[in-house]
Amino acid sequence: MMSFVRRALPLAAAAVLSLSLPAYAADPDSPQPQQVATAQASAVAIDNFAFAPALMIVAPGTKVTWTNKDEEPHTVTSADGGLTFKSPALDTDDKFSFTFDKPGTYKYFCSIHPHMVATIVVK
Ligand SMILES: [Cu+2]
Repeated sequence: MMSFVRRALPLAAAAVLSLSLPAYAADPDSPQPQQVATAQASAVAIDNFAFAPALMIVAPGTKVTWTNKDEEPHTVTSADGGLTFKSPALDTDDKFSFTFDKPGTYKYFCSIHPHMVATIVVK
């Protein structure tokens, strides 16, 4: 029981932090606006506990592929609780793809590390 509490507390603190601060401002390493990718870039790297690019704009019908470059497992989970897309836990060099057919703003996160958030805009 005590070991569970000790393990859960840092996660809870991280969750509170991510709720109380704008995600992009909280991390000085977050990509700046000029690094926003355009339609040709349909690949997202998961590296150093972050999605890169954190904001990507693609045309409808674009297939986006995520690759986990970390030694830690990560997931790609849509912010609607995984209803739109949801990867299994990706190990190192594992890939997950989703084709964005409908215009819209798709926020997603890593369900293992919920402070890892990013957005795909389809237009
Ligand atoms: Cu993760």
